[in-house]
Amino acid sequence: MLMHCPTWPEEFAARYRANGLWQGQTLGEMLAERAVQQGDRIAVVSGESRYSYLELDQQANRLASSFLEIGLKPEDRVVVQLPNRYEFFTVIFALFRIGAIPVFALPLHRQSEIQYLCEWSEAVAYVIPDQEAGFDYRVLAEQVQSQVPTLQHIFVAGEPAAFHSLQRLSEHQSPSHIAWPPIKSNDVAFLQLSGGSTGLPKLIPRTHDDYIYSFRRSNEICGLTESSVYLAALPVAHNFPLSSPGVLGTLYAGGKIVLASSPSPDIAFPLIEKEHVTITALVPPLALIWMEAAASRANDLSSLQVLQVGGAKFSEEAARRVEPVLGCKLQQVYGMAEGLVNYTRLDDPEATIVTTQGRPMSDWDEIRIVDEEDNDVPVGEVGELLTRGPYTIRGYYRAEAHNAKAFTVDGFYRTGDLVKMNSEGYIVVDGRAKDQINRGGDKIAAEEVENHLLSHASVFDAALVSMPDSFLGERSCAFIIVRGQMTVSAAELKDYLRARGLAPYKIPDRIQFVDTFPQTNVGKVSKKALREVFATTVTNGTL
Ligand code: OOB
Repeated sequence: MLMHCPTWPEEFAARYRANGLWQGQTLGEMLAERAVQQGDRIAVVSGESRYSYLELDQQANRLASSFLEIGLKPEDRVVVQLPNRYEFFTVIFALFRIGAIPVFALPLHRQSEIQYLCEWSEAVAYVIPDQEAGFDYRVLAEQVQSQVPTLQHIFVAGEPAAFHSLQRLSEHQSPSHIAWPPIKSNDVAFLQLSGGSTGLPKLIPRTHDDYIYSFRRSNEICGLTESSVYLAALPVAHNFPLSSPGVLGTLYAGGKIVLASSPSPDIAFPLIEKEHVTITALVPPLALIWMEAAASRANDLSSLQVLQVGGAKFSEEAARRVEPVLGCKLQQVYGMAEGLVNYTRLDDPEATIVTTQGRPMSDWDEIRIVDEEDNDVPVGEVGELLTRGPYTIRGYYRAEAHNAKAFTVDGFYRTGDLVKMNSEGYIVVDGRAKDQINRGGDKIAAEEVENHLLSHASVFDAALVSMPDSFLGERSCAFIIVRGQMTVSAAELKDYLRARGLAPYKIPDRIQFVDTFPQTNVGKVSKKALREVFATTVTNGTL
């Protein structure tokens, strides 16, 4: 078991096993089993190429052998930053097979995030595409490798330049069969990135047992079968398209994954028509774009049965339009990379589907809604959601001090979400207690951006808050107090953050210079008061 990963107490683990939730299978074994059952049926469609279950399994095996030959070992951490391309699957299953641990990064992450992930996980390898959306990841890899001494190998999907070519490694037939190292189903399978509310993002250790349970159960709720066709429109490494039920749920069901290089209707709609997509997942702003586009496109979307929307609050008004406009069922999904996922059920009454964010997927999910003193609030009242269960982590990787705050002593995860629950157990997300901005599903930890701003010579103090936005739900505004008589412009500060290698979505949408910050009774910056600056202003992103 990977060190520094808090895990479930044995009495809980025993119960989850005894009740058949954790079934003792690893992700690598799951694919091998499907390859036997599904054989030549298509597992993944990527661009013009189609790959069968057998091909995927065999290529993952060859890549796993190559990884071993190169020197990767069980528990080695490997930062994986791949967009929606086929290699994502060969890479992660090859790593699962040898017990190496993918650390999932998102395509928009830049030097600041990647360097931190590599350093914090002491990664020995980093997997990238050559170029994507006009960005050359090989340049980023060079920069990161020069800063991180543990990072020995760079693997590239596409044109490798001076690095290892993934394609060559997955074609390479190892001279002798290399035995896979033994891997246990309760081992950590990968590290997922938290949305975060602290200065540095936290890493989430998910085990084979807990993760497979989460997408197996999701499959039951979402009705996934081998005739399902899942369109991965969101970046696949994110927990929502990865496992709710996402691409892994689709493989579990023996269905077909269709990878979209972008979620835009120009790319996604023709794919839905051509591949007869039955289910897909979007964040709310994309759902708005799809509904807007549907009216003017001739594409046949009639195969689409379910549109899942989650990652941020979906307005009731927009939710009501999904079925009439797109001709499919809406499913609201409220989940988190730490574990708990709530779904509205496909046969729920419309009122439940459009006004709630669903209910926990499992009867084994334990939910508490509490006030600031951790007392349970009465049903229907708003409080912070705490949760514990068979696929919710008991602590972050290498984060002992933070874990003491983020989890209760009896192991409940403090989600930082303010919610209320109705009498039928459905949850409505009402707000947030954590210092985070949810920019259309992209999570921004205020403290992380503030720390970057504070490192600028002209910045005396900085506070990042959300402003309401009709399209993204929220955008970010940095309030800045300039040091002494110094001057700096908003454009200079944004350029400065970009130069520090911050992901584009974390660059503040607006920068507002002020002389002082409003304070709370105890003398802390009152973000509530700062947010109220915008409360009455209906912003549309042009502010
Ligand atoms: C998903 O995962 P993360 O880890 O990127 O973000 C989790 C946070 C939640 O704690 C909540 O603050 C927010 O995102 N959130 C929602 C929401 N779904 C997530 N807030 C309001 N309404 C929703 N429907 O975002 C994620 C993981 C798995 C499945 C779906 C989403």
